[in-house]
Amino acid sequence: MKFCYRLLLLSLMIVLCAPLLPPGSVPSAHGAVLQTNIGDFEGGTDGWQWGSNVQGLGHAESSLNAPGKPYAGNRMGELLSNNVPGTAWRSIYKNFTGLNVTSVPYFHGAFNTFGINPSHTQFELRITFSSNTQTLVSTQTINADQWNQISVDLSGWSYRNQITRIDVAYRSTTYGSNWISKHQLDNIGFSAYPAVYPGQVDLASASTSNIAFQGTYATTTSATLQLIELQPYEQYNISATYTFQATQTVNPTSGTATFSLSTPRYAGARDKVYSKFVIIDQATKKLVAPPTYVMEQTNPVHTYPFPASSSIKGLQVQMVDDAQKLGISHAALNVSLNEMFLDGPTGAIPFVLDGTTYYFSQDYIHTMDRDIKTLSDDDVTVSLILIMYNRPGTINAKLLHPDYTGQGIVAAINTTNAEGIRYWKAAMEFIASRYTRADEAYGRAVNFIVGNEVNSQRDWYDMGSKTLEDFVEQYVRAFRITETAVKKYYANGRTYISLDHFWNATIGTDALRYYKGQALLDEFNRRIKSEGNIPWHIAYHPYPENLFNPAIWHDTSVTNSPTTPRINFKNLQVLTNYIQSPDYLYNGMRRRIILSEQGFHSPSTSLADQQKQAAAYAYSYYKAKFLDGIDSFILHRHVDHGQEGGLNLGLWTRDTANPVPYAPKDQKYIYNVFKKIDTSESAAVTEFAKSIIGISDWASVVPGYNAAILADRTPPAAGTLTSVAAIAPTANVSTFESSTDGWVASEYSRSIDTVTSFANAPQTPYAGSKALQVNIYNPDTGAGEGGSRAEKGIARTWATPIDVTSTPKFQFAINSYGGCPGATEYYVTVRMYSGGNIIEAKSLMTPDKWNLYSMDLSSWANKGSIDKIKIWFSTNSATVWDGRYQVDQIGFSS
Ligand SMILES: [Ca+2]
Ligand SMILES: [Ca+2]
Repeated sequence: MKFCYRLLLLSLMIVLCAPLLPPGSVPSAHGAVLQTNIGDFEGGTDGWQWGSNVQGLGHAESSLNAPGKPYAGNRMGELLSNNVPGTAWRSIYKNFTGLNVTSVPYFHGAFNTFGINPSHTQFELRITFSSNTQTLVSTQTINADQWNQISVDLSGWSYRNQITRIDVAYRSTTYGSNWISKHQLDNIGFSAYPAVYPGQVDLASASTSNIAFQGTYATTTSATLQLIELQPYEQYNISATYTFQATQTVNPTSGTATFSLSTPRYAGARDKVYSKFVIIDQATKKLVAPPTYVMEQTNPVHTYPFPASSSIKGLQVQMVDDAQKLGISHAALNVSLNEMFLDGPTGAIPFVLDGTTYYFSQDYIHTMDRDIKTLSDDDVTVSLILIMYNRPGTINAKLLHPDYTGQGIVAAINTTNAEGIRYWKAAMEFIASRYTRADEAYGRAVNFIVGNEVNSQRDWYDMGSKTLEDFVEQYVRAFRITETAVKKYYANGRTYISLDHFWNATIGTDALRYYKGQALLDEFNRRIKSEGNIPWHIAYHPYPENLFNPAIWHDTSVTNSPTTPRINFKNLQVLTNYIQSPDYLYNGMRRRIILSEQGFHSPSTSLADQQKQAAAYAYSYYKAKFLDGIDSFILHRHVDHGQEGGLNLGLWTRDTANPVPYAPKDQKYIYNVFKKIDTSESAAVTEFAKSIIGISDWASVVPGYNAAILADRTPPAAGTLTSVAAIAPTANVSTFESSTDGWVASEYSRSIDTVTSFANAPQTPYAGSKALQVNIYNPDTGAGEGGSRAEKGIARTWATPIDVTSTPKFQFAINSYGGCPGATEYYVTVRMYSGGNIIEAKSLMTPDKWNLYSMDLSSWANKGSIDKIKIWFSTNSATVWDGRYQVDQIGFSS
């Protein structure tokens, strides 16, 4: 749903025991992912033919009987019987020229039948497998008017290597009168995996040296269990020969044996923590439990607490300097996997995984470093959106899903083979290791979002046509690798599935390309619990029902019911309530929810339209703030984008005269609302919205609204930069005579250096023989930054805060080139930090001369503990300018 043009700046269940069911009902085992498909009925009747008592077979989009729709995809098989007694079998069949299911011995299918009346509710399904003259027959009870998941285990049938025909037949067991009936079937085929298992893995835990598995196995006799390692894309093959990772003989007590198997974590340089493991009974070669992945890692590299946030306010950041002015607590940045990799070492950051060296683009990674570090150093919680675009690049051949159709803006990750898996692992480990470091050398990211709006996969995680189960199984492979990489390095990192606002509806009609959010989340949860539960979380996108109409309060397709077609801010409690169900908890804890992308359209630049956008933001912010369970509300987007389908979602308008389609022009009405909504001015800046929404009190539309707790953030204190005739700093002085004295380039400064002279007057340092010069020319990215309006900063930090109580006057000299095209004003800004407390002062300055400033901090309560200082330079021109500025003799004076 989002229009995501990459910005340069952003940058199960396998039922283990039969549930209790009312009499006459059958367990509804879950649909299997079929390795051999013999009937999906999407393109026709797939070679199935009329058998006895049948007068028609088609592939139908809908049925008269419930549930009225295919089990999977867009079509199902439907047969029409002759007018014969209900107790007569009506059958269809399919011929094969020696179908070999030796490696996939479990037959699965979904079956449905017309009901008759309350007196005749007993129905049977009979499946006959033939291998020439040999047959195997399975007759099972089914319920009418619902999909019945039926499975047959052929692993003990020695003719399964040459099946010549399969018959499927239906009947009523009680209705002897003539009956013209209809029966449906879908998703018919064979899998390597059964519907139910005799045991389960309770824990798969990785230490630094071992991976250990504990669980139970229902058996009446002693059994020898064997542990097998598979890659995520591999299926267990009951007929293959494996090397065992571990073996254990177990003896049951009261019909249940407990097992405890362990294998070394590393095979040479290769870390097996990402692998899929199966445990089999040596005697039968059958699986004891569903395949499992590692569920926990006991020795992550870092264990520091998850960072606290001042407020839920967040932004998909385009301009990192403006983000600081807006006082955000959360940011989401796109990471384009297609841009990360290089083929060789030139211009690359090498990274070794499993003994192989991978090469990541210095240019791309350094831009990520700058954006992430600038934000996280400012106490912003950073979320990374991990996506793959189909752009030129050799990595595409490896990481782009082989079934990607080209229709999607974002492609699915290839987890179907060794190449895709190892490159995805390398990227995830590189990202996790780099951005979760305790020293924050490259900045800190703690949230990792896998893909984008995966329920609308045609557009946002294009994997081609897939049943829901197949899609989820493949997505989960990618998801687990991310989660495993994150947890390898940081115990408290969080990994998220990305969903749009469609909950019980879809944006498109193709059921193999678009899934309902609720159905997808249910299947995602089921699959992950089946294969080893892990603490996944949700990144939700609760856009208005009509992206072009910000008046959410009028939306009608959002209801206070789990069956709601959509979820957005008007009914966000549906989502937080839904995941409180016991089935969704992880170790008793609720999954976290972040709102990582949503925005509100301003139809025009008129004040009324801008205020409607701002009112939608205020309404939504308060809804999210006062609903328990929402960690962040990250607005999309920072600046209107000219290629976003006509949507104007920004805090800023765009400069339509600039060829860069997201060059910022003017702040919109929402800008100030956004800036102050988490401060003591919150209620004042949103007062205008009440009449637009038609309320007199926020509490009438926001349950739990409490104006007394809106001030989550204290904005920077206002300081004063005084122009003075002379400066004489004596403490913490930076002279730049022998080094850059700990100062670094920040925000949109390109580089810094110490110089003895420079092109602009007066051409010489203010004091001594050297000054610090800042190169502010960013020809490639400058338009999106705001040209010369962007802050070009320098920063210095102290690991041990400095106390300037006795020297409270911050002083420095600054000079710049003049002649910035279009500029009539030049500015200098100082931001001084004490943890989360900031004092800020801004002044006009004059180019081509040393400007001397003094900032008196004596009345600032935090002067005893300063840990960072930033000096920013900008002009009032949007032109990208090849300029420089200089600073000298920075320090504190009494
Ligand atoms: Ca189908
Ligand atoms: Ca100097």
